[in-house]
Amino acid sequence: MKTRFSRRDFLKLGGVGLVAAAGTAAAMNNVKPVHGSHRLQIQTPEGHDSLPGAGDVDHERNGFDPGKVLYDFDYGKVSTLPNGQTLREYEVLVINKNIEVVPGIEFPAWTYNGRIPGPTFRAKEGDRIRITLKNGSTHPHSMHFHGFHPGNMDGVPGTGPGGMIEPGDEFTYEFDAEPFGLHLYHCHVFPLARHIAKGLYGAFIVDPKEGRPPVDKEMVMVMHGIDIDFDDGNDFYAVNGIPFYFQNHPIQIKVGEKIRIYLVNILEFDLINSFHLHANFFHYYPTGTSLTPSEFTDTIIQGQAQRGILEFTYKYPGMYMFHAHVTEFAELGWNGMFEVTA
Ligand SMILES: [Cu+2]
Repeated sequence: MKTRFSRRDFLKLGGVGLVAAAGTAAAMNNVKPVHGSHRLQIQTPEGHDSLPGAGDVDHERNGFDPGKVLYDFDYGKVSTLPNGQTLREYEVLVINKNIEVVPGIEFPAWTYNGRIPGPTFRAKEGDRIRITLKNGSTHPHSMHFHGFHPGNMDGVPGTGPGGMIEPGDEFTYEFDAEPFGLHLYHCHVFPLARHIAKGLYGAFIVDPKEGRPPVDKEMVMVMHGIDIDFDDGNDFYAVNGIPFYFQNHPIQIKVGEKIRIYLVNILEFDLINSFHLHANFFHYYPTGTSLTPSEFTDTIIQGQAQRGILEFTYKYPGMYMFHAHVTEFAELGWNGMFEVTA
């Protein structure tokens, strides 16, 4: 008998029910509950149907922490080529990895370097990028970058050896970083939705030659979903890997600080994602390809692979939410707080 376990089932379950549900999912999909209990703190206004969200997962065991991913820009191993061009070299390993996404529930992910999202590669416009991808997993994978590059560096099956790298094999992608802007990369092996939904994606920032105006804090946020039971629907939504993380760990900023967020949407299965900032407005630079903002707003929508840069400053101290303005996504994990202090 086939058992279905939907995100609505998660919503209906509270307390120990969630762990029991994890057991059901585990039976179906090798999703293992790793903790015996957890607390719930979110209640609907009616006071029923409590939701998961409180308590923390084991970030150490996961091997990454979304709060560190937020500030983790990878400039690579830097050297200068004979023609004077800056070379940035990276090594990326694809591995299968179980990640505890909410307390007691593990997601059997496919990862670049053991984390979701993969590394945030950062270069200047015109730099040479050299990325060696080693496949230490059990399925063929690739890295498909958004940006300019030759067809045989596109990481899509049928474009050459970099299009599909078999387990145990490796391939080196090499291209110039252009155009400047905020881009992304992801696996492009088919079935594509599954390879993306399992966790193979990350941000790719190309700074303009002259740089962007300085700010006090820069952050990267990759928005995505987690399909625990592989039914092509998301059970959780997150920024930087772990649902509810920035609700449980508010991002610390100061009144008057200039904040810049590199925001990428790689959400699979749902058509749109969004970002809403409370009690404030931000300047928005779609795809980061212009130094002039296109909009001054408090909410933007992104389809899959859309991305943009947000800049803002808080005037008053306090706790301020940021979240998907699709309420269901927020309730299932895409929800965070800025803690602004004087
Ligand atoms: Cu893949």
